[in-house]
Amino acid sequence: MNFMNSTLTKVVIVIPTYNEAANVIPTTVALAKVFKSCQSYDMHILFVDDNSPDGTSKVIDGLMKKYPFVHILNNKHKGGLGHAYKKGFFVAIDKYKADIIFQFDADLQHDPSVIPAMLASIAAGSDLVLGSRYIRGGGIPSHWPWYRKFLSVVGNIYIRVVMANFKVHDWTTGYRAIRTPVVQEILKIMNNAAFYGYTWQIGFLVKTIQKGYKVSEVPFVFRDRTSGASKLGPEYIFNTMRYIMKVRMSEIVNSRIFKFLVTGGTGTLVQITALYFYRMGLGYQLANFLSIETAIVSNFTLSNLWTFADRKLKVTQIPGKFLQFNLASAGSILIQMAIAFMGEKFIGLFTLFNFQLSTFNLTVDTGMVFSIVGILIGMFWNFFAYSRFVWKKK
Ligand SMILES: Nc1nc2c(ncn2[C@@H]2O[C@H](COP(=O)(O)OP(=O)(O)O)[C@@H](O)[C@H]2O)c(=O)[nH]1
Ligand SMILES: [Mg+2]
Repeated sequence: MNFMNSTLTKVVIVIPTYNEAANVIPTTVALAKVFKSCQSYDMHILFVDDNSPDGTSKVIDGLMKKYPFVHILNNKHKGGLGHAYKKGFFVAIDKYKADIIFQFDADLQHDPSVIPAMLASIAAGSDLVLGSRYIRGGGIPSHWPWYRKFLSVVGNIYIRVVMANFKVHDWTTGYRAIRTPVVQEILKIMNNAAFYGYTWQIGFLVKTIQKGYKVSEVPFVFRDRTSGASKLGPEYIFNTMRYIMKVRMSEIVNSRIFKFLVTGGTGTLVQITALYFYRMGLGYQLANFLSIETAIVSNFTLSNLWTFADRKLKVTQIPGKFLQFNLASAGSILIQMAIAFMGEKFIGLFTLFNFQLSTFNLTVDTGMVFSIVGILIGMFWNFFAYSRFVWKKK
């Protein structure tokens, strides 16, 4: 074993433990066996124990005498999985100079024989490798009762749908290999959040993907616990579902497209309100023109301060850019008129269907369809013009 060689890539397997006295010895023995086939790496184990009442840390002390690559971090209080991992990661980096960090359970549910494959995936360019149960070659115990299988499989499908990300198949897996610079950056962004149970796993992964890091998966078959009890019970499920919804909502609300649509919707309301007030003192044509211009001012201001806040214009740029913005809006009107014109010329105006509800009568004709298509393409043009010309990326 090469644990004395400092030129090798250093790998620290971080293993949080809470009442795992019966499991830490078989886990260490199994890992030591796999380490023999990781000759080009300097392999270490760091247990993070939260003062387990069953004396887990005493057993680990015994292991440290026998295996020089075993280390322990003792926490005074039980702080949840995320905290244990966070503290363990800092120690793995600062004290043990890890290049690659693994997340690993103490209960041998994570098959250690796939560690070399996960290391190979990192060597091939991945930033974070998931030990995955839900890709070909992976799995969960076949004798699990149906509701446990259902929760595990459907839970992960739910997360994939809500996150609208189908590239990752196992969001909640606690078996992971991560490059140290990624750990450092993600811990910085997650700093003030307390993550318990599965929200830690999902939260960390979401941030890693948002930052554009390369995530890959290696299959493994999840095994049953042979001793000790699971700490992550059904009470985590509701929490996890709520957390995912929250993460996704904030992703949507913070997206440029969402802000663009809200800005446009606000502009429409501004235009209608302005038209109402202007007509009280002005002729219709002038009032109409001024209400359009008022909406344009509103859209321009909101876009600059919110939708494109990351590309905010300098005061000196504003007159020129405002003119450009007016041209872009005029372009959108031209597009809408051209579509209506061509629609009438080539397809024609005719009724599609009538909708009668007591005294209310709605007629849908092709003209309405041309207008809706025009509005959609006009919006598309606006977004394009705003992001390519008015708020051009620097
Ligand atoms: N240090 C520490 N370890 C914990 C805590 N909660 C769970 N663990 C450990 O985290 C790992 C995963 O927990 P486990 O109960 O196996 O979750 P499951 O595999 O989802 O049932 C195990 O090694 C636990 O001992 C905690 O609050 N503190
Ligand atoms: Mg477990």
